[in-house]
Amino acid sequence: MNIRTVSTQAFTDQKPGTSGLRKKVKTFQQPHYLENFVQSIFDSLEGYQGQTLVLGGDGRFYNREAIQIILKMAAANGFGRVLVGEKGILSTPALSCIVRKYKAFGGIILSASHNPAGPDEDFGIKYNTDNGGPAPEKITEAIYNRSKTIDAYKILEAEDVNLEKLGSFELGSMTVQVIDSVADYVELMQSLFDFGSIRQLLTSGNFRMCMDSLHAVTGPYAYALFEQCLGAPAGTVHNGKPLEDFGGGHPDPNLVYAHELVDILFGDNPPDFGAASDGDGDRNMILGRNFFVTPSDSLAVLAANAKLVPAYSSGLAGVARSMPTSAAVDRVAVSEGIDCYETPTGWKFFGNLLDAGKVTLCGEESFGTGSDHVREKDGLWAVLFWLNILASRKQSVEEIVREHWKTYGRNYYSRHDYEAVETLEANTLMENLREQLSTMKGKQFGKYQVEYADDFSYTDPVDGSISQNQGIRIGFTDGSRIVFRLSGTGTQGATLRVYLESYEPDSTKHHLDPQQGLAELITLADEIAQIKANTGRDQPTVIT
Ligand code: VG1
Ligand code: CO
Repeated sequence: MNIRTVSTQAFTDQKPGTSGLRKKVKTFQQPHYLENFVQSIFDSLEGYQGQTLVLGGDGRFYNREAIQIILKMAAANGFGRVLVGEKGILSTPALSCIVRKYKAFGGIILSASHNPAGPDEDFGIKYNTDNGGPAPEKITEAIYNRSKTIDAYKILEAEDVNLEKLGSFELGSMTVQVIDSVADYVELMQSLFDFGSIRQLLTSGNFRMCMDSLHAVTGPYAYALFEQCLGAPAGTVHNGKPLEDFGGGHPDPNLVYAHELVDILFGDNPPDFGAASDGDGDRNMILGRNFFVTPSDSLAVLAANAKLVPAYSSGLAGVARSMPTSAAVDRVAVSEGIDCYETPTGWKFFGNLLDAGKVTLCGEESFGTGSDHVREKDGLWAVLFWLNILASRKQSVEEIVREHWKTYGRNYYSRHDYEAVETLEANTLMENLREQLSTMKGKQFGKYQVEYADDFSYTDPVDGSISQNQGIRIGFTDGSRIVFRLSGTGTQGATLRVYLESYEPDSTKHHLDPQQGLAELITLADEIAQIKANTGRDQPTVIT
């Protein structure tokens, strides 16, 4: 078998965003596009000769082709072994688990997560380091810089590897091991949670749950966990067959895109518990009977109840949340006497805190929660965490959340997304906001007075690295705030995210719909950022 060195021309647009490089499938299908990026990853790493790489994706369109290319490139570049999920499938948290368990050098995940899939939709690729977590900015920057000057890549001339069955194959001088995508992950979950009492709950006959995998990667994991290990009745998992186009849906577990599940939980005779996860299995949405748990509240509830879970029974070292996530978890941290860190958006910023043992739980408002068991957010882990709490407290989801608000106060919270806005318009809006920052402090808008206004900058407490321009924050003296930032995961135009939050300590005022509770702030966000005037949009595309 020959190693070919193929000459190529650099692309200028291979800058990784919040979570890897995401583009339209058609962009990735251009000659050399994927290969250039993969070679840029390898060229930015040192010491991988003879080492192990883990490889897998969420099963979306182009997953299989990309895996074959990457296998041949890994062989040509000198990796010793690649562990690849059966049929090329691995959820993001499962890949993180496997990198850690088998002490791999790193991993490559093929996914565009919550973005739709299919020939005209999105594809993505992301590199994770040996801790199992997303590469830090230092590495993604190096990859991008390399991609701008790359002029050749190496690939083995070989037949495709059969990924349909488990086993070991030789590819040049490299070994390809096709592994069970599910087994290691299930074993890890069993080591964390009280499977005995969750099983009792699910088989008791007076508790019903519904898990919607949205035809994305978690189907096989959910069947194995809920229906096989935990004894839930067949049919508990909905849309559990992974499809290359996710059934034409948008694999984003929120009230808008997971509407089938929402209809069930808010319909006649609803089950007690509902959950959904995203394309690559790292997000989760939690629903009770006629009740939606915001991700920020979910993180706070998990933190407050962590001692009920065997893995966290001795307490948490600390917690972390991304900056736009509500401060609900901060209140739990204060009451538990533990540290709470505020990081920029994206899981890569939690890695150092987790590695250094400074935090045990972390989360984002975008339906992502996780812990130090892996280095990615983890959708099914969050579902199991909730089940463990429900099994132990024997209360409903709604009762648990309402009690939580009573104890800690309620952080009303909502995110308004304006998707596929013209890039120029979005940039102008952000620039105009930045220009206002220095004169904002002290300004009065109706009942709100500005306490601070800045563009969030983060200094990593472990390695001292600095990340600037992470979102514009306008905080008011009553603890409310509005945050504006542009998405780093979209593939079309720009997506403006507006995050709104207010704090209500008074439990007689905890019954409002968040859009009501936040109505004045919503109007104010438009007044300050001139959203309508800048984008021509009257309404957000998605409200979560
Ligand atoms: C979004 C979310 C962010 C999340 C990221 C990746 O990023 O806001 O919290 O970490 O997606 O999630 P952005 O830049 O579009 O706001 V996933 O499930 O795509 O891996
Ligand atoms: Co995801």
